[in-house]
Amino acid sequence: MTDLPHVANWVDGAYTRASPASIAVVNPATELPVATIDATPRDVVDAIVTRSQQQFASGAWSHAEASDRFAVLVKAAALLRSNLAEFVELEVRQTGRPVREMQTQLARVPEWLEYFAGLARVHEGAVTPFKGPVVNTLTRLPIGVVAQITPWNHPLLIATKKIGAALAAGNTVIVKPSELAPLSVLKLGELFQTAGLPDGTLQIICGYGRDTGKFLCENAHLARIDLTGGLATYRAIAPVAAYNMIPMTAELGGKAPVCIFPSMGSDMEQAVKAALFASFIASGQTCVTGSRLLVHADIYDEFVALLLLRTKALRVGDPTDPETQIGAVINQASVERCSAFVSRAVEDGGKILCGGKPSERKGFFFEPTLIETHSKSDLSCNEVFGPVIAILKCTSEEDIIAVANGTDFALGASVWTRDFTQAHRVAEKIDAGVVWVNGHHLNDPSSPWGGFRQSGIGKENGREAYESYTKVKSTVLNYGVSPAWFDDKAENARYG
Ligand code: TXE
Repeated sequence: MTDLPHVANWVDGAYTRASPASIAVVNPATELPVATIDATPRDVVDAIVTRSQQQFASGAWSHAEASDRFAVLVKAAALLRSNLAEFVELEVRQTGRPVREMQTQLARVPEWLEYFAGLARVHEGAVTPFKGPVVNTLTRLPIGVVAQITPWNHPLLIATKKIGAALAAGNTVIVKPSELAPLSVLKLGELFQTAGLPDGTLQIICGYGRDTGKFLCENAHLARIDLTGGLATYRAIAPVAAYNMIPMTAELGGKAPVCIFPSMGSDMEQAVKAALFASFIASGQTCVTGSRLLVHADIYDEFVALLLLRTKALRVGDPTDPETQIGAVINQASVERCSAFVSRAVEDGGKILCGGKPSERKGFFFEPTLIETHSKSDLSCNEVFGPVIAILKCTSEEDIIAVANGTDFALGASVWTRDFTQAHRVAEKIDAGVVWVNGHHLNDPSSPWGGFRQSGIGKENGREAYESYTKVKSTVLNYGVSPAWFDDKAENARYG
């Protein structure tokens, strides 16, 4: 471990070691450590929050002109674009996701910085219709020091979404990336510095969630906590955030249904490709993984036969090979979770159609797995966060809608039909933060992203995300109302 490169926290514009303690980052495809990172203790976390408060109060960024914020974020986007290869390489190494996936995903990440730069530049306040000779202006102000707790599945995309929104609005940001895949996020510090962001405005600190993440979220001086992670993590953070009156955005898990209707029978190849993409991209490790395929009985047999052929043909393997379609899952715990879901699904009467076990190659790989099951099974109701997919035969449109809405999650859903009226009808009835019609995983910085019920609170992306990083100030300017109270003459004049 001593020969491994150590990547320290990015604090106040420099890589700064928090303490002698360190954590190894492991390549899931090889099981070998690739670097070490800091395990930041509470006193260092608290000192960084204090320093960040001072930075916010200095006004160097919080009072910067909108045009200056715009320029820095646009420059950061350009730098990211020109250094994409380096970021792709880091993402592949720390997540085990295929290079072809990461190239495609990362090529779009700069758009998030450009979008939020644009919002910062064009954002206008408002004037209310206040009665009388009064002008009431509403202005949006940055909120302060914000904590962003980010996960390992899309390390750079998710961190950049959150950082872009918060910086555009003028805040000071402390990011705690996942200890499993922090390396690409740690690189962003230098990139923003080169783009002209004042030092201390973006701090990136590492450590385990149960320690460093917890220490950060327990600090009472934060203005917002923005988490992408598991429900258990939300439940660990939320009580203390509530006590400290710190608002939260939470982007949690999902159990996205992929609803396939009979009219897709005219284009079965398309339906099958849709399901493969929805279910197996990122080895099923995304919050909107199409983890339940709800297929209408009229086309079920044909669909399943074709899907099986295509699933068995997926190329699982070395993520650095451009031909590889399915990479690793994040760690051994994830392999074991996938196996446990398979066992429980079988005990519950489920039938394994393909896969069902860890792959034999070295590394944390699990075979793409399809299991025919029923709507109340553990596999149908709970998040696997891996390539283990439930297939359910449904009898009608109503049945598909009922099953789609039948879990505690409500994040993403897709509806596949060639019937225009059915598309509208079903999309309207599905309870999810994002419903795609004839698409899945489609994402854009302008499109609000976030779930209902146990899938989360608040939104990433879009104006909603930007505004969540601001506070509204109402300024009431009187140009004609005389103070009347406790002035006998004026009061007598009014009532006499
Ligand atoms: O996430 P964690 P894990 C879901 C998915 C997955 C489950 C667990 O269902 O199986 O969560 O994954 C930090 N205080 N998603 O364990 O632990 C942690 O260090 C403060 C959905 O990997 O929630 C990391 O930075 N921070 C999801 C971040 O939380 C804490 C993406 C997320 O890790 C903390 C990932 C604490 N007490 C998992 N405990 C999505 N929506 O895409 C942990 N962390």
